[in-house]
Amino acid sequence: ISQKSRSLTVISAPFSGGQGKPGVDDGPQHLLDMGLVEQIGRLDWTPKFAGHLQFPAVKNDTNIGHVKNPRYVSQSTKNIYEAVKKASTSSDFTLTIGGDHSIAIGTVAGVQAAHPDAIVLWIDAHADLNTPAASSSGNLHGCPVAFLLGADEPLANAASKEEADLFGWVPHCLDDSQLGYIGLRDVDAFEKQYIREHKIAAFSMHHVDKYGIASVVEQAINKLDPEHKRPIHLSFDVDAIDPVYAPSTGTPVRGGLTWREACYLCEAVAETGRLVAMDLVECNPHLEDAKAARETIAMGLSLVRCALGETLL
Ligand code: 6HN
Ligand code: MN
Ligand code: MN
Ligand code: MN
Repeated sequence: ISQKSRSLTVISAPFSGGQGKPGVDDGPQHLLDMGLVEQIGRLDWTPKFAGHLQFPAVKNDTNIGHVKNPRYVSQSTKNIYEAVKKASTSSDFTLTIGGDHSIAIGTVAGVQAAHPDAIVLWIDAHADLNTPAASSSGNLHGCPVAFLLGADEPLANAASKEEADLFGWVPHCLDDSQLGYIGLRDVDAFEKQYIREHKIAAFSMHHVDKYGIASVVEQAINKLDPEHKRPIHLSFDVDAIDPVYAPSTGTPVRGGLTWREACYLCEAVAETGRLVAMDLVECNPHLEDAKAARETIAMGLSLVRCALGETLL
């Protein structure tokens, strides 16, 4: 029996300020050009494209300490937060396409505003859990989780209290027990220590090899939600996938998920019937060549379709 068609809002967040490589802001347009909305419409969903969010440039956005584009990232992710909060409150599903992973400061906070009990599955080669102080790159796409958990501190070396508190608006909406990682293989020392000390559910590629992807997804969901009743937000960084299948991304790491493992993960989450939001981030069609870009975008489209139930019989 097919479910009645559910409403889905697609939000485009063409934002690249969380890292240094131009082009990731073009990911959304490429996903749309290759048929994202039409493909969703063929499934049991009624998609509505909410348009491209605008991110007005910030003048004199100098580094604060070593943190790059701090005002631009703060302001832009706040816009994303407002848009995602609105969409998650009014539609059954919110799909946000990025953009770099700093956009998840806004998407997770926005989804949590509508679904405070939602668990977050963070699919990534990286943990994105650095505080600005702990980050060695100063790229804020490596920090969203720290803001959401409330691990961050006021920015060091800021010129004023106002500047130190640039990210003070981000709600500390995530509890340690609400977050699960799958696909990790490039985790910084600070992040490892945080994961251990806070007992965050974290499944690296080692666990995927050891137990298989099916067991890993099951273990992650069982740990975060043993009663299987909470909504799920899937935040999917394409660099979780092996660069063989998703080469056009800013921080590729070898030894990632295969095409099928990545799709399986999305299918298993779809099977729960509790997925309420997904982010697809870090597709950068300007990296590698045109063929690599097409393959990466095709991979992203597959993930979305699988997460929306395409392959369920
Ligand atoms: N991403 N841990 C590194 C850093 O710069 O903090 C890499 C972060 C990558 C972020 O892929 O979304
Ligand atoms: Mn990421
Ligand atoms: Mn990553
Ligand atoms: Mn904070």
